[in-house]
Amino acid sequence: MSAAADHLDAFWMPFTANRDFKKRPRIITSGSGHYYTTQEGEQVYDLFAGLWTTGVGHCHPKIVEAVQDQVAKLDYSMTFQSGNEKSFELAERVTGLAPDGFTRCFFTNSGSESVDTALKIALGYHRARSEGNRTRLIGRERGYHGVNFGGMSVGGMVPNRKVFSANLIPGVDHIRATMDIEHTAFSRGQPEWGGHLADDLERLAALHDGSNIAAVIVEPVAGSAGVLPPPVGYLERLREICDKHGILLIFDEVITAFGRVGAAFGAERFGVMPDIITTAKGLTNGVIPMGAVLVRDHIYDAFMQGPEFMIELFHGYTYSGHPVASAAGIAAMDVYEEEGIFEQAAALEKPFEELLFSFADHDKVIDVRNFGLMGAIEMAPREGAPGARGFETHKRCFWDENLMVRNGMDMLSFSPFLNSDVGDWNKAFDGLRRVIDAID
Ligand code: PXG
Ligand code: PLP
Repeated sequence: MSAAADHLDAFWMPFTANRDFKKRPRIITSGSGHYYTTQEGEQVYDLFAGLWTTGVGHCHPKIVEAVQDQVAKLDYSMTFQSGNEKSFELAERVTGLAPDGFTRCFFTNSGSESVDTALKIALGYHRARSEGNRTRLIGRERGYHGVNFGGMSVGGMVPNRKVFSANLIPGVDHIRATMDIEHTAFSRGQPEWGGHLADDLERLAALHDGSNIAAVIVEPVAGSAGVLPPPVGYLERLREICDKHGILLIFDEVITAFGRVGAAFGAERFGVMPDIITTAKGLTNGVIPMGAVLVRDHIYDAFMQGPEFMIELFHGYTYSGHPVASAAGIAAMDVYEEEGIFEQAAALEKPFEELLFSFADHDKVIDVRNFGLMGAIEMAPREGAPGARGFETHKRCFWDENLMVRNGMDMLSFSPFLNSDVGDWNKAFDGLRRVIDAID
């Protein structure tokens, strides 16, 4: 059955303009390497690597084979009080890749679940250490931490919170966003301006008393908000303030982990060690839904008290450590290692930056931002119709240029493949330029 317009009603699509989409659906029927094939038979070059997920390309044969083998061998078994081999193996691989001291890994099924898990671990940690008064959670304006109640509450995306405003979890505050276009526009990589914004955490520590704050959660590079790299010195300063007040620092690395910033983790790239790291997406190259929360020894150790027959953390998902997802994750780790994917990503940063900044003098462009293989081009909103220009760019890129480009309002985000071909990029960005030139 082709996805003809009259078969599309039943699926209420996520984060989608459903009525608009279903009038002229953009349906992908297969993917291979760096291209999708559409139901019209067109080859579409993917400049978003899935949804920041699929860094090594679509249907990588090694990952496909691992999934096929695993699903035929053990499709599912519970990980509550029993276990499967693959989940232990993947946990060892991921902690092996993580910065020193991150020795434990809790599995989830998505970034949103990783975030809510991390927040619960932070609260449980303090309570286990008889500091149960530390309940306050701090997020950041413009942060994205998924859509579950915890992550939405510490998140700072206004449209995602607006409808649920009265039901956000209590005891949450936000530090200021790190970007101010007046000071930071057209910064290449980390902006020089803005390191001082980390001191906003001191303000909240003074207001609530630092001893009541459990954790601060930030993305090392904010992704969904349109790629906001941390200002120089910002993350270091956050770490210092957290240490001073005994606050846990959580890095939400759902996007930045597994090569996106030219290293295994953002923590490694920036040289700043959080206490907890959340991941998803690249954990399996997006092939099977899965997330992981990595914690340092002191976090795990704090829970390991009391009688040994007792469950130490009353938390978990039916599919935590799913064997097929774990097999996909192990294969993804193999590919990252065997193909030198993180090194490839690091080597591609400069050519990517040059291509993005070739749009800096375009009259519709008000900012360009980048870090690692994360990039954004922000266009001026059209008079009276904010978001329209960005959405039209997305659609025209797809239909006229066979290009998958993501927009959030009038910001275009780019998450190219970690093993991209620069020749493909040149063609893709030429296509993008034609679109931006032509739209109103
Ligand atoms: N944290 C971060 C930092 C994320 O980027 C999540 C949590 C939630 O993950 P799940 O798997 O529950 O979606 C994300 C997800 C975009 C976009 O357009 C980015 C995400 C999700 C949807 C859209 O940039 N990131
Ligand atoms: N709702 C009900 C009725 C359930 O039984 C369960 C799990 O057993 C859940 C929700 C949670 O599902 P999951 O573990 O897949 O997150």
